[in-house]
Amino acid sequence: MTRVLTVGAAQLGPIQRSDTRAAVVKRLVDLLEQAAAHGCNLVVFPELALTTFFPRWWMTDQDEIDSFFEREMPSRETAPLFEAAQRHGIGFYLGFAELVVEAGSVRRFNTSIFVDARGRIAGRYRKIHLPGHAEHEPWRAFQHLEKRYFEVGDLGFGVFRSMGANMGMCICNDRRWPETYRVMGLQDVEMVLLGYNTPRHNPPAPDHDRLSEFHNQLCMQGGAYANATWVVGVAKAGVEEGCELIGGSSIIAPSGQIVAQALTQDDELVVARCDLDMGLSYKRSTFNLARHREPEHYRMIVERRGAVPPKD
Ligand code: CDT
Repeated sequence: MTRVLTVGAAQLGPIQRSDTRAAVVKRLVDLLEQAAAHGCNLVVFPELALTTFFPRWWMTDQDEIDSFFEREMPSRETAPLFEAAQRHGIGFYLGFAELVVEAGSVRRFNTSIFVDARGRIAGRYRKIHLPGHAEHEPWRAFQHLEKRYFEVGDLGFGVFRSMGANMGMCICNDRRWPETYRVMGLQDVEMVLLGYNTPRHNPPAPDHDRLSEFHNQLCMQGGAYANATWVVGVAKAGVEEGCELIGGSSIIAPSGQIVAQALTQDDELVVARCDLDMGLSYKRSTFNLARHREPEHYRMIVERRGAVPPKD
């Protein structure tokens, strides 16, 4: 029997600062309704899908910062999305800024959840690779203050069983790191879901700007192939508060091939039938990890953080 999930990559166009949560959730529900009409079992939304990408601004008023965070999920404002998904029997991945009180301390994470087809939160991931900087850098055209507003995620790169698949999640910058996929590959992941907000302009390295889409595809296709897994990468795209975010939302097969890709920088659904067994031939041959990996020779990956050049 084939194991197929029909997946919708629900790219969002820009969310401006003045857009209300209710208006954004309505857009998410519209995309989910389209996905239902196309027979999708699963819909993937972007990183920080409920607000504008607020780390672009230096803010010191904690109440202002916290206005971008969710204290409960579902909340009154996000309930319509959960209800629509349950009505259609569709699972979804959603990225949002999470504020949680744990052991008496307020903690803030860049988080994604996986809600299964029965409406239960079956998986949670807190972003580990936080890009950017922690202090105000006024020379930049815009800030990237994820290191200020979020803690490093504390849940690891877990793989969980849901909707008949070995599911994994990561968020945006995580997709650029081979370790992200490999840790999940070592748990026999079959589908990696990820959302992103990627400004085209990278202030510390503007010469990379023209390669933004290429790097986006390169890392996701490489991660898919080397771990024989589906990768569903979904953008928030377009010009948000004057800052352009790339699109290119993609559904990538375990062969590394892009099966479906968004064409616009707006709200756009792309759909693909994903055979969860497609990775098997890779997992049994070239990427039979148990047979071919040599972890003794990879110790440096966990023992050393940054590159140290050889001595003369
Ligand atoms: N959201 C996010 O992680 N964006 C980063 C921008 C990198 S440049 C600071 C990304 O990797 O796409």
